[in-house]
Amino acid sequence: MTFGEYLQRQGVEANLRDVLKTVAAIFPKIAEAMRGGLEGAAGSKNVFGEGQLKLDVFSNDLFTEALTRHPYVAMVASEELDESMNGPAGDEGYSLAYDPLDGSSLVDVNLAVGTIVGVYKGKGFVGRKGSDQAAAIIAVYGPRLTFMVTVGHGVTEFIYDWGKKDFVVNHEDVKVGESKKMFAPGNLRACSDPQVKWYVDLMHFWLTNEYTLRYSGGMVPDVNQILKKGGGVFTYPGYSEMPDGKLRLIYECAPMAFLMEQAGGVAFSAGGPILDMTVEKIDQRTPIFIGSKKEVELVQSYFKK
Ligand code: P6P
Repeated sequence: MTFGEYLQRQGVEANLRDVLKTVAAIFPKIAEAMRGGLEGAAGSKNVFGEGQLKLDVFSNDLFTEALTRHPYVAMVASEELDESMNGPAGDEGYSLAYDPLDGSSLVDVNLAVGTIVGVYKGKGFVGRKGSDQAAAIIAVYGPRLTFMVTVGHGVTEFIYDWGKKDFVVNHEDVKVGESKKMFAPGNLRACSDPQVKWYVDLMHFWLTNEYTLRYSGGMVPDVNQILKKGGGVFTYPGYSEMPDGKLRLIYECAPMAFLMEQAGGVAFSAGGPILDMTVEKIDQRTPIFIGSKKEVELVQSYFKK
């Protein structure tokens, strides 16, 4: 089954099908650019002050060019753009928030990276919640080119067939169990912050209770691993220097949370479910604890001590 056939079977309306197929068609172009060796700094910075790589700019340009001209796109917001941009559509269209190439610095050391996309019906992001998303997709550029997608009826993984030059279903009904002893601990520098001592205690629990460490520094492959392996937990807390952590709500955490909840997992911030958080500004950051229900509850039990 192709992606288009899947979307049709899922009852996705024609305009959204068209938008999602446009997004998926970009993934192999990014994969080819990576294999082609497009590397090095672009000499620019994004709105977060992070140096942009040529691949960051190239990937972002692909999305922006394809989507800001798309008849059913009302607005786009990219982690690599200073401001959101309008598309041709009005409220009858869709707004897309994306991180075109999350963890791009990992490409130069030949580790997997990814794209994250959250799709909202209507125009705009501020005032919305992650639970308003109509779709979420994460593409993983690793030994294989795959993506996980949800349109609100569970999660399905697709894999790119380079011969057919098309995506086909690889894993239907992706599910995350209630618990699994696998942890992906981000922001370990927080362990040296006296205000975040709970993180050291949690780390000690994991390390003395036979948990398996799986952390690559790329949120997309790390969370994709939890989805594919059926469980585990990814954490990225805040600390004194960055109380809200590093990861962005609309570009990274909300799409990931939608996918994880649709697969039977959970995603929390410090104050509650990620999907219940109201977007106050498009560059809003949030701590995130995402994965198996009982594993996230364990994190919360330490966080709340
Ligand atoms: P740290 C990559 O830059 C990223 O945005 C996520 O993909 C990843 O989980 C996180 O930052 C890694 O952050 O602090 O471990 O380098």
